[in-house]
Amino acid sequence: MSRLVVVSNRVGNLSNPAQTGGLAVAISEAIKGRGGIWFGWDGVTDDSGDGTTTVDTVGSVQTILNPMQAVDYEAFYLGFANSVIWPLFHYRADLVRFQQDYYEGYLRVNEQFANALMPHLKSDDLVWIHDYHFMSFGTYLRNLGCDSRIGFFLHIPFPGPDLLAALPNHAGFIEDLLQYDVVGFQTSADVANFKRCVEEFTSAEVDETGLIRFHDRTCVAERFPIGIDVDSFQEMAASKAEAAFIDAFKHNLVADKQMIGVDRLDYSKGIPARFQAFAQMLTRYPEMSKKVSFLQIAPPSRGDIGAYAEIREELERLSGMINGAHADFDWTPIRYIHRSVSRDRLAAMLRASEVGLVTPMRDGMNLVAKEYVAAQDPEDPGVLVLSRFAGAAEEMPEALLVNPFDIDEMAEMYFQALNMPLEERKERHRALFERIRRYDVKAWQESFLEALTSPREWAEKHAVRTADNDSVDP
Ligand code: GDG
Repeated sequence: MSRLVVVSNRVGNLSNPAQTGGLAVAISEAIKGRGGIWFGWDGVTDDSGDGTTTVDTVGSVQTILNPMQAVDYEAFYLGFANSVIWPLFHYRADLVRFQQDYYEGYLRVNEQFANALMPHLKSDDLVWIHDYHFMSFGTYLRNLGCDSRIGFFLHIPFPGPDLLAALPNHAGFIEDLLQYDVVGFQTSADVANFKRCVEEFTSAEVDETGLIRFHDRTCVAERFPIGIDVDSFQEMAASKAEAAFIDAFKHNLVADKQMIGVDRLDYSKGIPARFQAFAQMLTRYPEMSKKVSFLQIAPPSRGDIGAYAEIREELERLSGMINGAHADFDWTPIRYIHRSVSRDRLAAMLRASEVGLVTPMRDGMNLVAKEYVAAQDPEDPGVLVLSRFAGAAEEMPEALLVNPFDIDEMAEMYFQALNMPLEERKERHRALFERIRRYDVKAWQESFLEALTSPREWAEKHAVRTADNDSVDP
């Protein structure tokens, strides 16, 4: 079996159960099973060092950490990655802050990191590069003569040509992505958008099996929806120690039902609209007063970027306003926690909540939607309210799907979710649970690596399978 080399901006902490962020959580779970190398930034800026990498071993995984200078962190990470690509790919062109030095920083870091990885590579390695920070990484590896199989997976949505055109040198980025043997996306809409961009912005040709031919390379672009480790999450959610904590916690609540939201504090996650819909429901159905409380956990994220500081202020203002208008001496409608909680407590909290609110304005997948379903008691499951604009909606049609831009509709759906009869809840949960279990994080990793091991054969086989099957299954 070829060695796996994973590249991502941040290398996750393999022994920290509290780490947040979908990518770190998913890759940790995938790489722990198979072993290999995990290469990326060490998370600190260092202008004094000599730029050498730090190699460490955790179980069967070797981590290789590369330092980054402060100027690169500003231009590459805060700048191009998170103030240009992230907002644009989440359909927030209004938040894009392009500067030429951001773009140069992005390419510089992609090149430096590729240079630092190259000496560690063997030609039969499977190299798997993750996410929007490193779209150009493959081009630099190829320039250095790397002939290994290199795959790329995008965790966030991929926009169509109209929107991508706002990205300076957008054609160059598409050409960079065509340097990979396999380019994976979360949804079929993302794959379709990518292929439209390939057609519009490059001279590449797409053949009948979906293979994209560009100069002397061929690339497979496909959907590989990411999953979670369902069994271990379910086990965590039902742990006795946490259940005792949750019992005590629920005992102190006036309300008999709880709605929950869990998100990195990010404007893409739709938290303000979620709060507003909750207030709307309380106004429209006064009988729900004291019957339900809403717990929002939103650990800090990218606080150095203006748009993130603004969303934080907006949520503090909104939660204060809603509680001011609706609270009573013995009841607080919204509890908003701007801190990270441990993963096992999070799982237990999801289980103890009658409704899970996952309502992003736009999201690559959204693992919390799957975690909420995994955490439920199958005999008395809660209801998932899920945005149509989360990638997860493609695979989870049995959730209550909502349009997060329509606050009235969301308020109605909350009410419906809180009052759904047991039989209907069980039926929806069963269908959702079976699917997330079948396409879990292991299946995601295995199908991507199978495609990367022999892309052409995989594309031919997959083309036949897709033609016979129009279900929501990948
Ligand atoms: C990106 C894409 C895609 C959250 N708060 C706490 C906590 N979390 C964990 C959740 C979940 C993860 O962080 C968040 O994952 P998401 O998928 O919801 O979102 P992003 O971070 O934006 O991830 C996303 C993902 O990559 C994977 O491809 O699904 O679309 O944007 O696991 O549970 N974990 C702990 N404490 C918290 O307070 N321990």
